[in-house]
Amino acid sequence: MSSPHLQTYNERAQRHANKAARALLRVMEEKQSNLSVSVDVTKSKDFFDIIEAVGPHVCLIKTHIDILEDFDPTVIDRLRELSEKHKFLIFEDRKFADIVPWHCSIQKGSTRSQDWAHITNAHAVPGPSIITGLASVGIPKDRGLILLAEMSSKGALTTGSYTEDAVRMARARRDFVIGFIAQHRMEGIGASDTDNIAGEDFLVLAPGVGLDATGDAMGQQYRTPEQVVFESGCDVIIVGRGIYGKGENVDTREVLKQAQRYQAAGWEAYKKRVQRT
Ligand code: S5P
Repeated sequence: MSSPHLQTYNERAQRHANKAARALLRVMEEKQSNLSVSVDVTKSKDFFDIIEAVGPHVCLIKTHIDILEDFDPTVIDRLRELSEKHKFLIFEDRKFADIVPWHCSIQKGSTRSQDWAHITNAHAVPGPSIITGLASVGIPKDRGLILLAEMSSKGALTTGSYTEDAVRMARARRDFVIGFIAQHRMEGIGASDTDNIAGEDFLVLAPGVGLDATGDAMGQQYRTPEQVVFESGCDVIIVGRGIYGKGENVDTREVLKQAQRYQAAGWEAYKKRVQRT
């Protein structure tokens, strides 16, 4: 079987072991979108203005729900309604990183993200027990976990043997770990001769994507959708400020225009990738 990145999202949806991954892959194919918008704004009005504008064009909305200054539980209700209305999944970028397993599974605060986010993520730094802890609350709800294997910021320590260990941890829990925040494909990385890696399919969600900038003043590094999806074989492009700028008093027409631009660029890079076989 060819490497996952040479198969269509639909083909992969039919085989994936995890329900959230299957749903995401199906939505990507259906909406012709591998775009995830990262809605990193502090006011719920801006948050929802952006989501209403980009909703029809994304496969996944990525949230940092704790940065909303005016958060209240109705935010979650509305987010879920929009997820159904526009058919996108929700990814709470919670970056769990604490010790195990009980601490992780109760570290949910007032928002209880396992109740509404189809996908969340964790750092590999605590070791495999972080997966065990999150799986104990995530598996019963058909959730999927993303491990941070390679970060996009300048000087990130997520390289070499750290990345390999993160992939090994994921390999041992393919029922729950559906992929990585990374910059390249990860299948087979860190595998020994005795590991069964046949059929391994990790979704690679890549932040650090921009069409107009190569970085910001805080160490973020941007690559284009063509570099990320076609050259590096990543599956989902995560875009934040490239779509809504500062994210204050957003101009929804401009947000829509940028979302369409990134959607088209990401999809074109994917089509080029799967057609080269
Ligand atoms: O390595 C990473 C991992 C993540 S999840 N680099 C990242 O930039 N992110 C997140 O992606 C980051 O927290 C932010 O929410 C988003 C990128 O936003 P942008 O405005 O730079 O596109």
